Amino acid sequence: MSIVVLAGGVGGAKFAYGVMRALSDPADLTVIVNVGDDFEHFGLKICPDLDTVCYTLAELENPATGWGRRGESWRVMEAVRALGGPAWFRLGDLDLATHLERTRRLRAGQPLSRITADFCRAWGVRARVLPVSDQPIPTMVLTDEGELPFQEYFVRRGWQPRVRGFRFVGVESAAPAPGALAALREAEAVLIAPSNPFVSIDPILAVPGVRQAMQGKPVAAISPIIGGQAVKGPAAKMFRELGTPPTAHAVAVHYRGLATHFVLDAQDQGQQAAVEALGMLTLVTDTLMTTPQKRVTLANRVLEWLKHNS
Ligand code: FO1
Repeated sequence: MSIVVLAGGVGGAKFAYGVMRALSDPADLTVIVNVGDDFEHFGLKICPDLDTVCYTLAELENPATGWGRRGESWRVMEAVRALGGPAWFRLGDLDLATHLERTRRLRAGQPLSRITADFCRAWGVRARVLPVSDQPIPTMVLTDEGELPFQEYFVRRGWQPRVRGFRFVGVESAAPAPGALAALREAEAVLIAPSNPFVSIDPILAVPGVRQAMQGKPVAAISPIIGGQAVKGPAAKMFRELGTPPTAHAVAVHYRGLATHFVLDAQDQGQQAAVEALGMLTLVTDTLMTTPQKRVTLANRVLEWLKHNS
């Protein structure tokens, strides 16, 4: 069963891990990852969502934060701080190796997708992880204080400014990474991970050709909103600031015309009929991935359900 997962952020990485473990062959999974969060810092190319997905699939992720590496130390950051340098974006010593080597290879002219594939091989990841594009598509957050680059909004400002919208710079002319559209076209199903719809999934869907490649196949979205709250991050706050109460139903409305299937948490069972009224098939189950085993259980439920309902 070949499956594509669209993912960004910690929730996306956890779900992709569950799907990888639920499939009998991890090579049947392609994860297409958001690159809108990517930026340059200290002259290094940082790709937070790609790294979070790769580290998680490799079981190298920091369990306390969800991002960065397990067993991390912070000696370089401490030394930077002592020099009065910027320490707001915390780059761990082990994590820095990823940014150094990626930046060296990008400067030598290699595409991000190839570098990511090679890193995955080195880390023992057998699923395919693809940046949605080899070109930068930086997310700009439109706020009541003006436009902010994504990491300035997210980490430096702790997602406090009120959002009014988003812009993915250059996305109109971004080419999908080699193999991304073919993976979507050949997939038996596409799963939209419980990632932030506005800043993790929309930048993937905005790349020309991605939506079209998903047409006509089962597309199942898992709600990142449970009981009116985001499991992690600003998704609920963003819904409110954009004028919609944060509910699983609001997520389903966001994916109307694209998702054929929708997964709600048991806490949101009361919204099942309203989601079905949008023309989607629904599955109500426990979606909180509080342990690695729960990620696999959720993925198994979704895959089994799709097998019998698509
Ligand atoms: N998130 C934070 O809240 N604070 C950090 O200092 C931080 C550092 C960081 C370093 C590497 C990396 O891959 C991710 C990092 N993140 C940090 C997470 C990341 O910026 C966001 O979670 C994502 O961009 C949102 O999906």
